[in-house]
Amino acid sequence: MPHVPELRELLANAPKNWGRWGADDEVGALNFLTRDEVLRGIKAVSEGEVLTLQRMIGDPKGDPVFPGREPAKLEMITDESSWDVGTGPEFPGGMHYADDKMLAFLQGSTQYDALGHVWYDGTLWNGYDARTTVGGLDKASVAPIAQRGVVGRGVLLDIARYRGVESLDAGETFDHEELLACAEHQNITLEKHDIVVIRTNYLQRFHDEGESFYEDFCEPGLAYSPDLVEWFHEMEIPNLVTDLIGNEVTFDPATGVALVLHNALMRNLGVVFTEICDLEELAEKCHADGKYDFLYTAAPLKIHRATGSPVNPLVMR
Ligand code: UVW
Repeated sequence: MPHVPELRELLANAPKNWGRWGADDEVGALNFLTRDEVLRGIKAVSEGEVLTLQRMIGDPKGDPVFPGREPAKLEMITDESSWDVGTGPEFPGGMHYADDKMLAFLQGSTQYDALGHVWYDGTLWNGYDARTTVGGLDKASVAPIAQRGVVGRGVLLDIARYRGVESLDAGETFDHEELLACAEHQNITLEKHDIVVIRTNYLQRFHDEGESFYEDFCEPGLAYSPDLVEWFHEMEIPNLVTDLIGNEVTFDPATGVALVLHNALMRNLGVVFTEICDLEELAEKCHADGKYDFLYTAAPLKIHRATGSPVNPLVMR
């Protein structure tokens, strides 16, 4: 059995942005999204077309979630049948209404991860002590990200199409060089501070394969290398958005370590992660007119001390 390194070993010399935006920072690389970046994003709008990137919660075909989590459960509390059985409240004027509630993993749908979502070595983003996560995130929860909102120039990189496949295979990896080659192929230049949006269409397999989708679970995606981390660092990428559950290859093929980029990018550099997006309509529109940049906007929910939040990102082209 080959030695699987600890993250502290693997990332011993990796770059960090801790302290770059002050000792109290909780939004990390989103600080790169200044007013100028908002205006740069707006310049990418030419058609006035609006698209949403959220996958339906409670999809009749099922909701893909990371192993160990469960899809959201919706429960109808009040509907017309409440008045059939005499439990529906009576209002002057005779109004009836419908009410429902949802029990959901905050990381179980299209979502923003809080910067305090993952850590190693007892320390999370910006050097905060891992004990600050106990009972709820006192530091780097999703609430400051929600309070700020995310707006900038987004660029779609359709890796599935670039590789000429309908969707990537389990465990298949790619790197920043391939992102750049894909961008060139799409005739677009990735710029500093772009929100990088990557399409793999892997979750199509969740619908095609049913329960066997989770056997030997290993999503495809970006794989760790020091050069890749340095590229994110130099490009000052604020937000990585994908159509995967975990945004990266689940187990690094070189070392066997799980979710290395969650740690190298999110914990160390403060790159914010958006996962489980539906990029199909966006991809179709981009291929149709050959324009792969857009104004990307997202507002996760303001949930006190939460590790993440469902979101419905809006894209304007
Ligand atoms: C884990 O970190 C396990 O999952 P994700 O970031 O994909 O929600």
